[in-house]
Order: sequence, then structure tokens, then C-alpha cells
Amino acid sequence: EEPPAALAVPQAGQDGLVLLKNIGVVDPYDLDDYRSHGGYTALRTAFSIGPAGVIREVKDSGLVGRGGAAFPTGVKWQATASQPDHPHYLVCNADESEPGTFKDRVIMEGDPYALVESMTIAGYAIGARQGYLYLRGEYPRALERLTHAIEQARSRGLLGENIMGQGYDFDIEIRRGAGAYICGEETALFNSIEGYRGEPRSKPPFPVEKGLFGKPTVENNVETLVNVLPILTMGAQAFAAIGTEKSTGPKLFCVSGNVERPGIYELPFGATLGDLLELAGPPERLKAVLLGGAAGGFVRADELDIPLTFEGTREAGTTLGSGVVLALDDSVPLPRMLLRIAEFFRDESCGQCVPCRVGTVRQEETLHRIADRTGAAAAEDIALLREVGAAMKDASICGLGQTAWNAVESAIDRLGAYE
Ligand code: L3W
Ligand code: SF4
Repeated sequence: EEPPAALAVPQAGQDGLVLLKNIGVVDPYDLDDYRSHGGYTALRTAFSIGPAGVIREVKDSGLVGRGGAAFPTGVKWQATASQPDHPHYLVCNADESEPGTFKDRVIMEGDPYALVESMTIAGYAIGARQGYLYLRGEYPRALERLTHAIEQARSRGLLGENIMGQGYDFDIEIRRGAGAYICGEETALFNSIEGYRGEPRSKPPFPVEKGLFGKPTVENNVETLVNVLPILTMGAQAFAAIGTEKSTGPKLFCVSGNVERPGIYELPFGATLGDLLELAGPPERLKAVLLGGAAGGFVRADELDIPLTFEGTREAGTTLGSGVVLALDDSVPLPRMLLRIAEFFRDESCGQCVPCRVGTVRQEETLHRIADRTGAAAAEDIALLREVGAAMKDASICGLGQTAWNAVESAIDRLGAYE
């Protein structure tokens, strides 16, 4: 038996939460309970201001994507809404697979109606009648709860034809992943839904123009979508007042590793890495923090003043990614961890393009060679890693290959690994 979502949320039940307010508070099997806690007021607001009004609010809120790339959500929605080609599709990317990332799982298990309502609003805004929820195959509890939530919403006129008597038709179909990390790449995900191999497509054209089944498609991460509820209930300006000018709103962080209270934390953008670790109970002898997941990078224990914003992490030469904060104390064997990350990328590369297919193998081989020498690297090993890493970064088709060397590079440059 897996633990209930609330156990992964140390702040559960606290005042002032925006995205996590229902976790451990609202019964995830009871639509009436969801409604009695303010559920479906955002959809009502959406109907009252119309699709263009919703897009305006989302644009004014400054919301950017929470899957790792921080693209402005309102721009995406506007681009699809204005396409003359039909049908338009909405796809929710719930293939949460970045190592260290488990925020979307907590939302889907603990507050499934919030995602159903958010998808309905997004579909309405962009003129879609069909939404797909692409769910990580290893999330059986989320599947069960979302399936139940969708059925209940349908039976109560909140999905299907003529939603809330407003003349809008929309439904959601769940598709399950089958264990491939690459299917979380937005276009590989389309291929997977269409029944093809999960291989990324070249961009452009971007999905907003040619996405699922070649039609205009908005694809957003789970956390991105649920932010639309507070945007509509509190208003774009109040939402934009949370966080910083360039990273607005609340953010979920996935804290794991050597901390006393691992779990999902909600903080406004702009809190520092140190603030977050303080909440989670930092280890006595912190050595490094992996920020942004396997595709992200390491920072040192003396860099805890980095602000947790997209612009702040970028300025510090690192990334926020999907919000992974993995704390390591000095008991962790770094070369072993880097080898594990390299194995992961080699394993998950779809093999479609040479820089990544070959580069991830060479990277792993080199790290093995270093590990066999008990962690000491020869200068030519480091030079080879840099050369292979640069080729992957510059010439890979998708984010997997482009970021497969980030963790190793940061470990060498910031932590002095292998010295
Ligand atoms: C219209 C344009 N749309 C870009 C759209 C694009 C996509 C979004 C971001 O990777 C990152 C990656 C992972 N007109 C557009 C446009 N778009 N230009 O904007 O696009 P892009 O290509 O910058 O990023 P991406 O390929 O979506 C996402 C990193 O996130 N990551 C991954 C985390 C994994 C999870 C998870 O498990 N949940 O999120 C972690 O760091 O490496 O760099 O929609 O179509 N001109
Ligand atoms: Fe496939 Fe890697 Fe190329 Fe992406 S970069 S398309 S995962 S081979």
C-alpha cells in the first residue's frame, strides 16, 4: 500500500497554500467535497469571461510552464486558439519521469478534480473539445483517482456535452505511458498517443501549430495547468504579485536526499535554496545540491543564496528545471551517482539521433573507466567527456541529449569531482 499523498506534503493543512491547499484536506474521491472547498468556481469564472478573457488573464498572470522550460503559457494558448485548422487538442503531460520529480503525482493523487477542472478551462480557452491526459504508467493510484474523478465529473455535467449548461462540449481521455522517459518529451508523447514509437519530432513546427494528429495542440505540464485555478479565482494581478517579476506565482519543489523531511514544498518563487532546505531540515554536512533533476546540475553547499526563480538559477549558471532539489551530504559517493545518471540517459535515449545515441554510451564508458581507477580521472578522460558533452548539447534533436551531460559537467566544474 502506497502512502496517501498528504504524507509526501509536510506543509499539508497549513494556511496560505495555493497549489497544495486541498492536499490532505479534500477527499480525492468526493466531487461535492471538492466543490465545498471552492472547486469549480474557476470554471464558472471562465465561462463568464469567455475564452479570450481566460487567455488574457493567463497572459497577464505571467504564468510560465512548470515542466522545466518555462515557456509563457498564455502565448501558447493564444497561438493555438488562433489557428484556423481544426480540431484543436489539449494534452496534459503527466508523464512525470525526471529523476527526483514527484510533484505532479502528489497533485493527481491528492487533488484530482483540480486537474480535471483545469484541463476543462484550458480546453475551453483554446477551442478544444478533446483533452488527453498522458499519465506515467507507474502511477496506478493517480490512474485510479483520475479515472474516478473524470467519471464523476461526466455524470454531473462537468465533462461531456453542454458543460454547466454553457453550450461547451469537452471530454478527457487518459492514456498511460509504458515506462519510457522519452515519452515525456512533448512530441514523442504525441507519437506515443498516435500509436507510433516514442521518438521526438523536429521543431519547428511547434505543437501549437502542428501537434497531436498534426493538429494545433496545447501541451502543458500538470502543475502548469492547476495554476490556472488560482489565476481565475484570485485574478491575474494578485497571482502576478506572488513571486518575482519574471517568475510569478507559487512553485512546487520536490525535496529529497539527505534531509529530515523530504517531500513536496510550496513556496513563492524567489525564496532561496537555503530557505527551502531550512524547511526540509538540511543535513549536518551538506556537500552539494542537485537542482533540476538528472537534466539539471549540481551546486555547492556555499551557494545556498541562489534564488529559486527561473532567472535567478539561470544567472547562477544552473537551472530550476522541474523543481528538483536533491540534497547530498558528504557520505554520498559522487562518482557512483554520476555513473548512475549516465546509465539512466544511455538507457532512456531513444536512439534516433547520433550525438545522443553514441554520446550517452561514450559518456557512460568514460565514467566507468574513471570509477575503475577509484575515482581519479586522467586529463584525457575529462577532455573526452567535454568533447562528447559539447556534441550532445549542440547537435541532439531533443532535450534528453541536449541535457545528458549537464550533471556531469556541473560536477566537474562546480564540485571539482574526480580531482
Ligand atoms: C510556440 C515557439 N511554442 C517553444 C514551446 C514548446 C514547448 C515549450 C518549451 O523541454 C525542458 C528540457 C528538459 N512557438 C515555441 C513554442 N515552444 N518555442 O514551449 O519548449 P522547449 O523546447 O524549450 O523545452 P521542452 O522540449 O519542452 C523541457 C527539462 O525541461 N527538464 C525536464 C523535466 C521533466 C519533467 C517531468 O518529469 N515532469 O518535466 C528538466 O530540467 O531537460 O530542457 O511546449 O513547444 N516559438
Ligand atoms: Fe532520441 Fe536522444 Fe536524439 Fe532525443 S536527443 S531524439 S532522445 S536520440
